Amino acid sequence: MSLFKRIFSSEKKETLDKGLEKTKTSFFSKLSKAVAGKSKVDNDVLDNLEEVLVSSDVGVDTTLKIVDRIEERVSRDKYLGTEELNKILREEIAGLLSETNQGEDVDFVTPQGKKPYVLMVVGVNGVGKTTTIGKLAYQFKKQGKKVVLGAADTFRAAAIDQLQVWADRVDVPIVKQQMGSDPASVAFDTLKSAVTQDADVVIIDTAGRLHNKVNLMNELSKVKRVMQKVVDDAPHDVLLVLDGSTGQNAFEQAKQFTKATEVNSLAVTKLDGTAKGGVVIGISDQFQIPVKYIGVGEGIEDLQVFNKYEFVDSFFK
Ligand SMILES: Nc1nc2c(ncn2[C@@H]2O[C@H](COP(=O)(O)OP(=O)(O)OP(=O)(O)O)[C@@H](O)[C@H]2O)c(=O)[nH]1
Ligand SMILES: [Mg+2]
Repeated sequence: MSLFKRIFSSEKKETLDKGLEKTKTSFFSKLSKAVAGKSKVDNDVLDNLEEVLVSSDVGVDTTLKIVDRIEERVSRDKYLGTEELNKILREEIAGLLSETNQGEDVDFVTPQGKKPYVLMVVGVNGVGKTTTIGKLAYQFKKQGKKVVLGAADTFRAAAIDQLQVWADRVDVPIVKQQMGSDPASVAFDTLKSAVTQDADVVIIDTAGRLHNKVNLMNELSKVKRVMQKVVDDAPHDVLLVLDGSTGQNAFEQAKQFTKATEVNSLAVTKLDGTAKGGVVIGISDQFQIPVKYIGVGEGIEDLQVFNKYEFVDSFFK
């Protein structure tokens, strides 16, 4: 525990604890039902545990891995009391996640030597892309970085206005055109402007889209191609935003989207309003693409760098 205390700010931890409250309450009430009247972890308890994990949106594959690990301990220890189950679960989930080479960052960072660092944000409708962009701009600006936003969601006038509101709130410049204009052209202008201003970070908002809408997916490729006329290795990161409150749907979106585009990082939002926060455990176990950020509220400070140790610590606190 002292390790966690040393690394993580208590403020961040409190926000995370609060953000995960619904998930925890639901999980532990199910868990206590799963072991009711049992003093020992036996096959019945393991079956129930499997159900608890699956119904907490951890996902079937990751659930099976966790239950296997616990089964192994049961066969080793002969007698495992149910009062220890909590602690053991915590250890096994932490152990499982520690095998994945991700979720280790503790602070918002941009890659070295990329100026401007270009981040493109994608995902389906309403998952929290624009909000996440506003929160990220705030964090980077706080570090003294010069941030420029690009309103390449030209689908609705409200989308441009919404990004403008965030730009005003964070006090960073925004590049925009009229509704209906070509997103690639907005992205191009944004990068040009960023280079001229000697900006450090560019974040490009895009319209919500489904992975199976071919023309919209092609639009993303075009946006990328056109950006490369200004910054030849842009975008440096493509962040897929997933709405954690949709549980298994978020999982499915991650699967489909990562097949269709070159997404290289994930953000899972709205963990505060849901009991489905277990999905983060499943997603970080199942995907090669790292969960970089988690959204734990609507406020400007409510985006965190995902750290698996901290997450498990908050979950089992
Ligand atoms: N509670 C909570 N709400 C969030 C979080 N992130 C985003 N939201 C809310 O989710 C709603 C949709 O967010 P947007 O940022 O507009 O989502 P979007 O993906 O840009 O949506 P489109 O542009 O329409 O595709 C807004 O009401 C946000 O305030 C979060 O972490 N927690
Ligand atoms: Mg948006």
